Amino acid sequence: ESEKADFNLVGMTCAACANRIEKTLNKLDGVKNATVNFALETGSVEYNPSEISIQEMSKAVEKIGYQAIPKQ
Ligand code: 9UX
Repeated sequence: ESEKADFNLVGMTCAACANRIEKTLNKLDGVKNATVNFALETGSVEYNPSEISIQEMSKAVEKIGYQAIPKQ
């Protein structure tokens, strides 16, 4: 099972920020692949919904100092 979640990311001020968020998301159990676009201020996550929720992903991003707002 695999779903895709898209986020608007608030608070990135340099390209390394994008890498930090990407690494943080990719380390989470249930995340298969996360990519962050610094210029567009967006992130896209392929994940297993039986292992992780969108809210848990947002929380993990908030913990390192950014805001991840799920797109609808
Ligand atoms: Mo450089 Mo981006 O310290 O926070 S990683 S501005």
